[in-house]
Order: sequence, then C-alpha cells, then structure tokens
Amino acid sequence: SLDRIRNASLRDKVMSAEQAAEFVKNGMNLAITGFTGAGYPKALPTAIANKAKAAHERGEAFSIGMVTGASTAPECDGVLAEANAVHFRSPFQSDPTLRNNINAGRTAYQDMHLSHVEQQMRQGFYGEFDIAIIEASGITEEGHIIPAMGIGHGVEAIKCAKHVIVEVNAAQNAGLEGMHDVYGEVGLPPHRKPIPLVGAFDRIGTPYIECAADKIVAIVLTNGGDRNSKFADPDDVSIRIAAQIIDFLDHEVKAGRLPKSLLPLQSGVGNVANAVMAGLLDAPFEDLTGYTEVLQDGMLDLILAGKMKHASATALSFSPDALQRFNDNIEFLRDKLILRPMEISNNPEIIRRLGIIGMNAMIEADIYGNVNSTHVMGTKMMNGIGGSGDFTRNGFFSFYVSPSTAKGGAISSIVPMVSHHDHTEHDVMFIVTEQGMADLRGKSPKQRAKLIIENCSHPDYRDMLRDYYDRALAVSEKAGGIHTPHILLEALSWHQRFVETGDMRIK
Ligand code: 0RQ
Repeated sequence: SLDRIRNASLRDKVMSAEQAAEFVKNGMNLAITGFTGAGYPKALPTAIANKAKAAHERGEAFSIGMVTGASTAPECDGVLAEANAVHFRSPFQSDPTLRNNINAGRTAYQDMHLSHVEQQMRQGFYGEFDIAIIEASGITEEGHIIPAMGIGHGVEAIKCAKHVIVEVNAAQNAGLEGMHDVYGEVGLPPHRKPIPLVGAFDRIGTPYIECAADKIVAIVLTNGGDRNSKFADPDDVSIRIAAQIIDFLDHEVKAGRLPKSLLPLQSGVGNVANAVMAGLLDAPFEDLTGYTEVLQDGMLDLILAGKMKHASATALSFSPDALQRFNDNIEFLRDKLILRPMEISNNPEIIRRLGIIGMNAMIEADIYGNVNSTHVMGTKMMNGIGGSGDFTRNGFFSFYVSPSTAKGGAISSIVPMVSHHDHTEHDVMFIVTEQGMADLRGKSPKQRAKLIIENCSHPDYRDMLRDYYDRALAVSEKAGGIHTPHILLEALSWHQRFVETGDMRIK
C-alpha cells in the first residue's frame, strides 16, 4: 500500500507503529483525529499504550493529554484508557473504559461544544500540541493529506502541532479522494471574515489538507476498518418518536411554513436518530438535504433511495452493512456527500444561516424544557455534549428525543429539575418521547410545564409530576416568585431517591 503515498520523498518516512511511537514522550499533548468511530488512527494508540504499560511496570510515569474530534474506538481511546495512559481528554468520548477512568477521577475530561475545539486549539487554550496523529486514506504528489472517513479537527491538528505522524490506511476506499472540502480560514477575532458557505452543499475549500513535508516525522501504513457498530433495528419506541417528528414536519409543509424539501437536517447519534432517518424514507418529502456532523446509515440510505439530494458531515459512521453499500456505490455518492472540518460542520454562523432542523437524543429533560445530555444522576459522565449544543442553540428547529423512561421504568426521563444543565429552556424547542410531543416555542415556563407533563411523561410518573408542579406553584407563590415554580429542596429528590433505592418511584 506504499502506492497510497504518491509523494515519493515522503515514502522514506514510513516506519512501524512502534518506531513512530518513540516520538511520543511522557507528558506530551497530542491532537489525535477521530470522530464517532471514523478517521481515528488504528495502530499508534496500541503502540503508545504498550509503551505506557512498560513504563508503568518499571515504576515510571507515562501518560498523554489527548484532544480528538469526538469519540474514537476500542483500539484508540479503549487501549489508551486500559493502559491508564491518558491524564487529560477532550472534547467527546464514548468508550466504556475511558468513561470509567473519567468517572473514577483517573482522567481529567473537558466536555465541550465541538464547534469550539479548533478555535481553542488555535488560541492555545489547551497549551501547545507536541504531536498530531492523523488518519489518511492517502497522500498526494504534492504531499497533501487526503483524509479518510472523517476530518473532525484534523486541519487544525496539523496546523498547530509541532510534529505530525500520519497513518495511511489502505483499507479505506481510495474513492474517498475528492469528497472532502477543507476550509481552514476561520481564523481568530478580530480578523475573521464571513465563512462563504450559503448552501449546505457548497464547496469552499480544497479536497486535501495541506501539510509542510518537514512537519511529518513518521508515516505508518495500516489496513484496518473503522468502528462500524451495528444499529439495532428501530424498536416500537423509536418508531413512535420518529413518526411524531415526521408528522409535525409534514404539518409544517402543508401549512406552507416549510418547503417540501424541508431544511437541511442534522441528526445526532444513536438508534432513535437513525429511526427518524429511516422513517423519512417513506415520508412525503422530496429532495431532502443533510447538514450534520455524523452521517449514519439512515442518511446514507436516504441518498441511495433518491430521497435526499446530498449531505454534508464531518464524519461517516456506518454499520458494516452500510459501509458495504457506501463502498459499492462510491461513484454515485461522490457528488452527493461532502466531508468538512468540524469547525465548519458545527459552525454556529452556518447552522443559523442554513436554518438547520436539529434532532438530538437526551438523558433527561425537566418540566420547563431544560435538557441534560451528559450526566447520569447529576455526577456521572456519559459521553459529552458533542455537537448537540451547536445545533440546539443555532438551529431553526431543535428537537430533543428520548424514551420517556430508562432502566426498565425505574427512571423517568422527564423530571422536576434536570440534574445537570446542557441545553437551557431558552434553546430547546421540542421534546419528543414515545408518549407525545411538546412544542415549546413561544411558551412561558408554566405553559411549557403543562405540555411536557401531559404530552411527554410516562403514565407511571405523570401524577407525580402533576403533584410536584401543583405544590411547587403554591410554595413559590408564598415565596413571591411563580415565574418558574420549584420546591428547591425537593426538585432533585427524584434523583436522590434513585441513588438510594434504585427507583425514582415512591414505593
Ligand atoms: O444505557 O446502554 O447502559 O442501557 O443511557 O441511552 O436510550 O440508548 O439513547 O444511545 O441515543 O444515548 C444522550 C447518551 C443518549 C446520547 C445520549 C441510559 C440508557 C442507556 C443510552 P445502557 P439510549 P442513545 C451528535 C450529537 C450527547 C451528544 C450528542 C449522547 C444509555 O445521545 O451522548 O447529542 N448525547 N451529540 O439506559 C440514566 C436517564 C437515562 C439513562 C438514558 N435519564 N438516566 N440513564 N440512559 N436516559 C454526535 C456528536 O456530537 C459526536
């Protein structure tokens, strides 16, 4: 697979992952590509993890700081976490071992909006980056890097790191070349200009990432697939959630408030998000478009079915079957898919301009429409906010979806007060569970509470929520402030009860 490196002089830099890992020293700060199981390095993390394990056996310290695009995979985050080799991690993860290290206090984790990552790297908020590790599908004659299934923060990683290690992965389809649109001119204030993207499918950059040859210290050849997890077939709950969103959008089209092609769609990760996309296959819309961060099976199938004209993302995250469909149809897809840096896919300026319809999953919402996407019972990190905030704050519509209960009914996803705030009542426009939908636009907190309790909560919890709300109204009236009624000492008691008894319901 040396022929993937078309620049002959760079072939001299090819070495084993173990040799390349020698550049990585204890305490270094690394920018490593990877976005929701796509575009992460396949070989170096294991080589670094082995170095860490050997050092730890000798009684020496060894750990790295690590900033990625988003989540990676067992052979990246997983192996490094397992070797206890990560002292700092940002901005999004979903690996069980790493999550345990974060929740056990072994890894410091900064969870933040993905649209902020590159500007904060550029500005030096993370300190200096010693090394960038980039997955590529090839290198051009000029020595430019052709990314693989995701770009994420790769452009900025190369710009700001002192040295670059490239993993050239021959398992990635060579036909990816040309699908990327690399725009790296966002810059820093006060010298910023408008980003010249006015349509979801505009091309504004180059199909490769420029990298000075002398920055590249090592190239490692790999031949392995991405994470490619399988999706569950949409279950009854996901199908009911999806159907309500589609009905609502259809209603808006019929009322003349949305075009028949809707507005560009963003969809979060997970089974419900995928079910919404699957539901759109049979919906009465035409020429749909996507402007999202992760593009999963559902959007791919909309494109292959001719329902969606084109889509833009920062990463392609497919199940094994969908990857096969992608590879089989890459010529057809070439002018229908664009991969961009996440600073562009998640850019507030563009999301606002295009009027994105954002759909993301949540852990819980409260009766006023505040949403928690990240923390279980207020303290335990799940994955992170990812790009959900970028799309919620700036989208034209922002939907939050969840089953109305979790853990077999022991947890209500609708609670008196969220145990952690990620998206505030000021941003969230729709809450949808399998029970129903609450349209929160143009509503006061008390109007919202009625809608969320009556439409979205599970019947097992509805009377408890009504009771809380009625008493909160009385208590807050006495206290002289009923704009957002609460009984402060009771507002989080449902979570406390779950922590103590394993159930939010009163026995
Ligand atoms: O746990 O796997 O142990 O059973 O959370 O829940 O219902 O399968 O839903 O996979 O869509 O995940 C918010 C975590 C939802 C995800 C979250 C438990 C539940 C289960 C998963 P188990 P589901 P999903 C694009 C946008 C933030 C980032 C984001 C997420 C597990 O969507 O990380 O949106 N979002 N990015 O049992 C306790 C509750 C719970 C709960 C669910 N109320 N209390 N546990 N669970 N609700 C992507 C990027 O930005 C990169």
